[in-house]
Amino acid sequence: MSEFEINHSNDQELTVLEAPTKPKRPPLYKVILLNDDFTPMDFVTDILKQFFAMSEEKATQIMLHIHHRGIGVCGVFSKDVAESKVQIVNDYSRQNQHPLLCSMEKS
Ligand code: TYC
Repeated sequence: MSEFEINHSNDQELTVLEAPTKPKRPPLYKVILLNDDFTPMDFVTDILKQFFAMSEEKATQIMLHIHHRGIGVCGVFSKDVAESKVQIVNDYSRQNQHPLLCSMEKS
């Protein structure tokens, strides 16, 4: 529903009333990486540094988490930014002939 409603009940006056519900915050999305048996560890660490602004230490920690647990979160973003990150990471992985999968899910 929109933030405001127009009151048409009186012909003489037009009043703008606040809608009963609060405006909702736009949803956030987790960008996730999946483990596989083929993508080199260094390649994943480089992606986390390059596209998610992580330090070497943080990127290594997240990469190892994904390697052991199968899935991990790279960051949380607005829908547009998350979609763009997924596209860039998957394109970059394919350009380098790696099967690494990047995806997103509602936070
Ligand atoms: N499992 C991979 C290997 O042993 C490393 C890897 C980590 C791959 C994280 C993908 O999202 C990933 N080379």
